[in-house]
Amino acid sequence: MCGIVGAIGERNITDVLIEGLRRLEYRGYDSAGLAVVHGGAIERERQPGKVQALADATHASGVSGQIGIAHTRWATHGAPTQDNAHPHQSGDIAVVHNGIIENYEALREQLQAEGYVFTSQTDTEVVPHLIQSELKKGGDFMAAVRRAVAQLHGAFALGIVRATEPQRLLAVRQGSPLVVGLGIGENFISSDQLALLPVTNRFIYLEEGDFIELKRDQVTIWDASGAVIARPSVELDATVHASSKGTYKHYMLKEIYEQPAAIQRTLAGRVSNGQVAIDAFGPQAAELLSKAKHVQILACGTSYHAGYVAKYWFEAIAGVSCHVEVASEFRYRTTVLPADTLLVTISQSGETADTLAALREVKSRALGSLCICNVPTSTLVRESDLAFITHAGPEIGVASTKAFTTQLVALMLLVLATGRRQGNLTAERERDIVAQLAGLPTLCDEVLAMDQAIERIAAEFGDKHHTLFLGRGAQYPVAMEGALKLKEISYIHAEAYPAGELKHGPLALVDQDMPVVAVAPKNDLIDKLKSNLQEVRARAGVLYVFADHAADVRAEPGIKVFSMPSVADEVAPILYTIPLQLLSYHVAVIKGTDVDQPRNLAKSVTVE
Ligand code: HGA
Repeated sequence: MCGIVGAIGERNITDVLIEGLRRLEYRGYDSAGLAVVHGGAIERERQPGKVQALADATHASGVSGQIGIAHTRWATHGAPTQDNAHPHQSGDIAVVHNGIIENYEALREQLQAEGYVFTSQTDTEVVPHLIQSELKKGGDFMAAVRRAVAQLHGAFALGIVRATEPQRLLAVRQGSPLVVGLGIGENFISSDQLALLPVTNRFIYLEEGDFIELKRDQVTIWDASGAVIARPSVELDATVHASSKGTYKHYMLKEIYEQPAAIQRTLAGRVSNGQVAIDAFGPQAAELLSKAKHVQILACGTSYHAGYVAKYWFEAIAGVSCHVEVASEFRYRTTVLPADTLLVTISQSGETADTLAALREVKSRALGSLCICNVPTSTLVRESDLAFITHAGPEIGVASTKAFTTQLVALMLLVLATGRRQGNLTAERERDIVAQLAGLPTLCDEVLAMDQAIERIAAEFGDKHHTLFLGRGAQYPVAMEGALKLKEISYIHAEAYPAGELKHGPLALVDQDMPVVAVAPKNDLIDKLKSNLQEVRARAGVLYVFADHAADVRAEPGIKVFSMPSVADEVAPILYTIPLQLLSYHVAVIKGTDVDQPRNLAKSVTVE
């Protein structure tokens, strides 16, 4: 989603701004822009499309300054045009914004009545005009910003500069992510610390409601009550966060191949002697996991699919009832939470707007909240009672891969810990599943060795418009994740069904133009699934089946079988995800899509 970068220093900061935007490109965007203060005036450059277009335009025009704000925009209000690109300006004020101003229509009418002229369709443009309007009523720049922000409804982060005050950059965090980067004689803001790693590794993580004033050599923060507050700074090991594609053609492929190592990192220090270390979830975990009578999982997108797999595990392995729901639905409906519910949220970035809002909405009614997250400094981690960091490493490809499989590993550890604390899991079974988890990296390598075979059949999907994914039991959410991956990066419509539902509708769609992909490990449901596959074959559907030897699915005309390594049923969903990732990747490459930054999508979904 939108990325904000701001900088104030003694040097020309346009290169810092543009490099920062490049590092935010992975989040997904459709236009980019920057504004600097130069010679007492705002100089602005905005371009639809890629950051490179902005870089070219900036270098051509020679825009330069020692203070400035920059933005990659993922449009919510108004098309991705130059006029709608940020920064937006009102006289000597320029603003970049991440989020949505929900009452922008009323504010726009009010400001138009005051004589302000709007040049975009965005919700954002009300902000600079409102600040300008407040400045006219008196008081200083920060006072005007405060009064303006008090009138805004919604979730947002703002970066603001004023041509007549080139010694300070103001910022606000109210519902959307924003961090401060501390330099020597220069300071920065950004939506994501990754953007600032070339210039600093010292950060201040802001809280909701914070107002910030950045000067070259001073940072002042006011909390939501208006009091000046000293927030701690954190020094990061920059090498941990460095990320490049290396020899891989795309980040997504690199991240698929990183899964064996990522899973090892998720497990490291969290299991010993065949047992899960319960305090890996936090000091109060043992007590919470014993008391929980129900688990409610809330997440979005790929993380929701991880939660869906965990629902099967919680009930089958830990003996605890579990519901899973997409956060954007849960947060807005009237919900009844059973007594002693443990709330589990899942988010790669820890900044997913709907998941955060759902947590805030329900937290006070739950026994406790636990998040599974890849970013230790994220808002979700800070606002949850307990946190488990997956240590997947930075994930740059918009389509999540290693973040998903490591979430599954983390969730299985949570299920085992819960099962033990509830007295529903024997030591033998726990030891057995821990050993299966430890064996996963090697099995993942075996699946990655299937890459070329999968690449060879990807061409058969290139001209198709629809694909069906089938699975049963805990493999159904794996099928859902496979369908989501294909949609996201190849733009082929894909749907997942629990195979038993086939005859209740989707079978009507099956013909030779709709490939059907099935995940079919040997388990209690394999014979049922095989009957479902025959139903497809009888309608001339072409099947692509991922199955292990014991499943005994025979290849024949119209049925292609990919031989998976044998794996214990409990952890099979983790392994069977990987060939589906590879399939989507190769189909997308054949179709020539922008694999790492698919159209219309964003990595860290910071707006609802
Ligand atoms: N609503 C603003 C900003 C959108 C945003 O934050 N996307 O992530 C706009 O549409 O310009």
